[in-house]
Amino acid sequence: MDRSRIVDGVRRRLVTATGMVAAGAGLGPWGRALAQAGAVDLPIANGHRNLVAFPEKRPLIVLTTRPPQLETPFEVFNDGLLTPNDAFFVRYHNAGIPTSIDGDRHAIAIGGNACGKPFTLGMQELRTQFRPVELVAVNQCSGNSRGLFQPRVTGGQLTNGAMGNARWLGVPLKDVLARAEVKPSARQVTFDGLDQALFGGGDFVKALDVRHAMDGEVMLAYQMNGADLPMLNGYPVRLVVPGYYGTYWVKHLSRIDVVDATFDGFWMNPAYRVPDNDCACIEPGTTPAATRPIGRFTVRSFITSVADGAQVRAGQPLAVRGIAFDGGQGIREVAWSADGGQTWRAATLGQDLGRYSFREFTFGFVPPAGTHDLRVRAWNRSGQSQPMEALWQPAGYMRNVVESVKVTAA
Ligand SMILES: Nc1nc2c(c(=O)[nH]1)N[C@H]1C(S)=C(S)[C@@H](COP(=O)(O)O)O[C@H]1N2
Ligand SMILES: [Mo]
Repeated sequence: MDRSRIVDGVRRRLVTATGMVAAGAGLGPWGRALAQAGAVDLPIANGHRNLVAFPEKRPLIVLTTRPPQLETPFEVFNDGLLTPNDAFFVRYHNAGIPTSIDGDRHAIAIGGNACGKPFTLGMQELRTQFRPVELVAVNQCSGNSRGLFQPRVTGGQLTNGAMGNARWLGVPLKDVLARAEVKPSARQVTFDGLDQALFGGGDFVKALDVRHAMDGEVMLAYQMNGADLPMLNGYPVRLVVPGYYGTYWVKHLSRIDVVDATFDGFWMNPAYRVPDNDCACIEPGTTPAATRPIGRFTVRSFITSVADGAQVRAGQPLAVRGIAFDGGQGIREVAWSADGGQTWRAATLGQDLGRYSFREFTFGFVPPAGTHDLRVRAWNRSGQSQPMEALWQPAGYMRNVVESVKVTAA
């Protein structure tokens, strides 16, 4: 039995692959994990990265070790519609991440100046005193695919693996806030986790408008794909904000405040904002006139069964599979092209796990000898789609250009 499973529901520690509590000599636990795991060099679309197994994780693409930022190798998305917990990407902003949490003693403090009845919600109460709900939803980092922008932008040079799809189990935030006696003056609800800023930058705190927080879909999740959350994905409880970028999905949730003003902390302003226009984009080199907090996902689709540059058999049927998703309308249609987007045909949609989930699509064709430029393009139920040319913005958020996968048939 996996050691981490033994401590499920009681105490979860970040242990290294060898079962030792990581105690970094100078390098910190992450440097130690890196050294012990024996980093593997991996060439990817925009350079080379190390592949390292962090606690409870299979080898993932390392962007930074402290705090850990780990990207899912893209092949994982071809294995099924749900992303396994041990392959799920990891993103933190501050180095002071929790490494040992007593999951039974953990509690969330609920208060704020627009909360009529502050209280402390223990994990046991959360699990037993509310009706649990389940939802399949994609979590995607705002900067997913950022490393593919031209001109380049600063920040983690991610390729397409800062996303994952999981079945979340938890309690609607609305039901918890019902006990807090939210005052009519309430404007926003703020969320804080156990991690801390050690070297400046500010504690990671996020906010949602009170109407959004009370929509019945935003969830306090304590399970992911039928198991406790991995430590690095927010054990023992995190916020799930369906259809919204991962920045709002606060991990190790420990404080919720209902407040009577728009919260203006660093991670809401100036961080995680997009140009306030229809495309959330600007011309490189210009400055947006105004910005707004980042919101829902744009529509995306990816071929997962064949990689860019692959060799296939000429004259033999080629079965292609992929995934599409959007900010919560649900995917209505996926079209595919084998000639770089000149002609398009409809792909077949697969199993529907709900409007916040990855949606599978498939198509097939018989490639003649030569190189073929495969593209897929999805539409959601309100007719939104993907641009043929990337929409640029300084932070490299919300990338959703139609991808090109070139295969050579011989
Ligand atoms: N406590 C805490 N929660 C957090 C963050 C963080 O730095 N601290 N980062 C957010 C961001 S930007 C993303 S993309 C998601 C990533 O979720 P994951 O690490 O489970 O994949 O966590 C969010 N929740
Ligand atoms: Mo993110």
